Amino acid sequence: MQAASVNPPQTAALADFSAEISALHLSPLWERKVKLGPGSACVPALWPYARMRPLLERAAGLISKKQADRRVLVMENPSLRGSSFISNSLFAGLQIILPGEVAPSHRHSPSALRFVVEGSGAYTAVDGERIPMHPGDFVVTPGWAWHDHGNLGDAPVVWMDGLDTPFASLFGAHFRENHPADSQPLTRPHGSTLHLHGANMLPLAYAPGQGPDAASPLLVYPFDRVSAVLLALARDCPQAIDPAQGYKLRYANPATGGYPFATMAAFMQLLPRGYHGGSYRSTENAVFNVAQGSCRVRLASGVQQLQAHDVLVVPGWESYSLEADEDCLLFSFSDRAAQQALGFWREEGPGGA
Ligand code: 1HN
Repeated sequence: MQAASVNPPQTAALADFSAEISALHLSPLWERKVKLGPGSACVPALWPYARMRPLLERAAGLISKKQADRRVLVMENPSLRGSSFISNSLFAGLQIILPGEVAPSHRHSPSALRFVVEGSGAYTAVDGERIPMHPGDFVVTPGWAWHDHGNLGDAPVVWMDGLDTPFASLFGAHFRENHPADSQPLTRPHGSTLHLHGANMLPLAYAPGQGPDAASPLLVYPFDRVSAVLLALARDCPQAIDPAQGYKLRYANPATGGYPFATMAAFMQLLPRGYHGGSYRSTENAVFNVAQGSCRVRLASGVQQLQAHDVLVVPGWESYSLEADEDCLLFSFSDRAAQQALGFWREEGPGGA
């Protein structure tokens, strides 16, 4: 009796109170309706390359690189239509550049990565150096670095762009400017990023910076090296296999051992033929792109079959498991770098926590 009358609910008075404070842009926390818990409204979604490739070709016939600035088909999460985001924290698009075209030089505060899907002969110029792009290469464009692209070959080149633009939107800190020249002046010799930073050695004077300068000084991680290492690992070090992720390595900033960007992590994993991974989830929002081979991803919503270059987004805290009937090299990028730096990242699964 006593306990029940200590704090009797005053339903009508509370409703009046809520209505009254609403005019002052206040709301009672005890009436909060948004879900609190891991995961987001984003859903897993697949973009098959076989569907995308002809559309890229059509886009190339409809709009020039110059008119478009960047000829990109943006992959939008079905739950985020109109946002241009593939998850709450990431942007992903497919970009096509035809022989002879140039994508004019600009820079912006968001960081960008490229994962090359098809074609050779294109380059991305970053901070005064032209980085040649080959299928499977992972290319780093630090925030606020001048960058332009060109295709010097004789066939179209396609790559996936990954950016942290949602972070810039979250903070209201999106800055952007065009370079006065379409192609920025080349100030560093061809190959210098690989020569100086690509052999587990560093120039004597190099010290990692802050902000955009915290990005990896190694601007390209060539596919031939990455795939050779993963295949050798599977051949010679079978104990390195992870029960949920196969043989999985992360791209490291060679100067710090950290991720290539303050916000984004990137990975390549080998799922050996016959692999059946255990069920796994983590808070990271991840975008996968099949570099070679094919695989299956089991999700609560069903099984997705992935062929070469298909793109799959797996939002945070979605359980999934990976299977492969043939050797499959699977690239991915995610917001794990930001989540770990800020203390949010968690995982659950046979290989993790
Ligand atoms: C950008 O600068 C590129 O430079 C690609 O190729 C995609 C998406 C949003 C904002 C800037 C590029 C982009 C982008």
